[in-house]
Amino acid sequence: MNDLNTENTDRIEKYILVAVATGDEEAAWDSLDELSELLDTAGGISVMQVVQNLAHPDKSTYIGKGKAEEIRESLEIHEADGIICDDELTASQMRNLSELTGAKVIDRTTLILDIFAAHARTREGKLQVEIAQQKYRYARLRGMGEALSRLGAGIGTRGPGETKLETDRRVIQKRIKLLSDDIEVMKRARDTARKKRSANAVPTAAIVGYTNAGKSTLLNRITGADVLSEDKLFATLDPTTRAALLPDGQQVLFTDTVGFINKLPHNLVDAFRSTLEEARYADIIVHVIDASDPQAEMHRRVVYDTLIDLGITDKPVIAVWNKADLVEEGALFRDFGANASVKISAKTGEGLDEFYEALSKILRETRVSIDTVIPYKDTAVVAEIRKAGQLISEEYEEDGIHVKAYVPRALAAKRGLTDK
Ligand SMILES: Nc1nc2c(ncn2[C@@H]2O[C@H](COP(=O)(O)OP(=O)(O)OP(=O)(O)O)[C@@H](O)[C@H]2O)c(=O)[nH]1
Ligand SMILES: [Mg+2]
Repeated sequence: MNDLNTENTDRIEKYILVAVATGDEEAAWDSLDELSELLDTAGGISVMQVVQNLAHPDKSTYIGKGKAEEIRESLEIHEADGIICDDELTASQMRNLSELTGAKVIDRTTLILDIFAAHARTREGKLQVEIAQQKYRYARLRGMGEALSRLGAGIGTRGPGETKLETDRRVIQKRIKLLSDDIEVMKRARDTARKKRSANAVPTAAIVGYTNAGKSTLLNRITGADVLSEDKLFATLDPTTRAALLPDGQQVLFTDTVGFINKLPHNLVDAFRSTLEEARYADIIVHVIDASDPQAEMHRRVVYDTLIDLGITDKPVIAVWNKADLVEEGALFRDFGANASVKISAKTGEGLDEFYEALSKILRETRVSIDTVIPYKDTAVVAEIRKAGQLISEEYEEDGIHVKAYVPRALAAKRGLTDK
C-alpha cells in the first residue's frame, strides 16, 4: 500500500505552519490555508499557523530568531511533530531552524514531493517523482547536519511506494543516474506513441489546470473514462488519454494532465516535463478553473505562468470555468487571454453544449475545407478523413469518390488534399 491516508499510518502527525510575508500579508495567510490542505492530503494536521512580516526571509533561519524561540514553546504546548515552512528552504535554513526549535523542519517543496510520491501510480510517474526527490535531497544533505536525523520517519522522508529515501550522497548520485536513464527510455516510448497518434491526425486537447479544479471529472464526463477524482490536491498525476465524439461528429482525443500549484517545485516541473509534453503537442489547451474558489484568479495566473515556463504559448485556449453549480447564477467569468470562455459544471453536465460548440469552432479554424475527388485506389484516405476531420458529403462518381470535408491542415498537407 502506498496510500498515505491517515488510516494507514500509526499516528496523525501534527505540524505548525509558518510563512514569511514580504508584502501582501493576506496572500501569505491564503497560501498557508493551501499548505494546510496539502498537509491534510499527506495525512497530517495543522495545529497552528504563523505569519511573520519581514522585508525578506532570513538568510540563515527563514523566520527571525525571536519568532523561532516562540515557536519552540508552541511546539511543546501543541505536542507537535515539527514545523512546515511555506517556501523552499536552503540546507542551512533547515539546519539552523531545526536547531533553534529542536524540531523536525520541512518545507513546502518536501510536502508536495511527499504527496506526489504517495499518489504516483504508473512506473513512469514513480520514477519522475523519485528523481525530483533525490535531486532535492542531494542538493541539501551535506548542509543539513542534525536536521537530517530530526526528520526521523513519516512526512518528508517517503519515496514512491513508501520506500525510505536515501541519506548517502554517493548512493543518491548513482540512483539519479539510473532513474534518468530509465526515464529517457520511457520518454522515447511516449514520443513514439504520440507520433503514432498525430499520424492519425485526430485532433488532441490537453486538459490543464490548478490542482482540484475538476480536470479528471471533466475527462470522465466527456469521454466516459474512469479516472480517480476526489477532493484532494494532486489526486491524479499520470496522464490519461481518451477519445470522445463531439456533437458535430468530430473525434477528439482528450488528455488529463498533472495539476499545477503555486510555488510548484522546479525539480518536479523538470521531472514531469515529458508527461507535460502531452500539452505541448496538443492542438488545443482546455484550461479548467474552479470558478467557486475565491482564489480562482490567482490559480488562473499560476497556470498561465507554468504554461509559459513549459514553452506552451502558441496554442488556442478554452477557459473552462468549472463548478458552475456552486456559484451564483448570472455570475460572469471571462478570460481575455483565451480564445473562448465557457461556464460549466463537470459534475452536473451544465454548460457542456457551449463547451463543445467552442471546441468545434476552434477546431474548424485549425482546419481547411476541401472539395475533391479521391481515386478509388485511395479509399483509405476517405477513412482517414472520416476519422480525423469532418466529412460533409461523399458521392461515388466515375473516377473516384467526390468528397467535401473539413480536414486538419496536417492531414491535408500529408495527403495533398486541396480543392480540385
Ligand atoms: N460541485 C462541483 N464539484 C466538482 C465539479 N467538478 C469537480 N468537482 C469536485 O472537485 C473535486 C476535484 O475534482 P478532480 O476532477 O479530482 O480535480 P482535478 O483537477 O483532476 O484534481 P487533481 O487531479 O487533484 O489535480 C472532486 O471532489 C470533484 O467531485 C463541479 O462541476 N461541481
Ligand atoms: Mg485529477
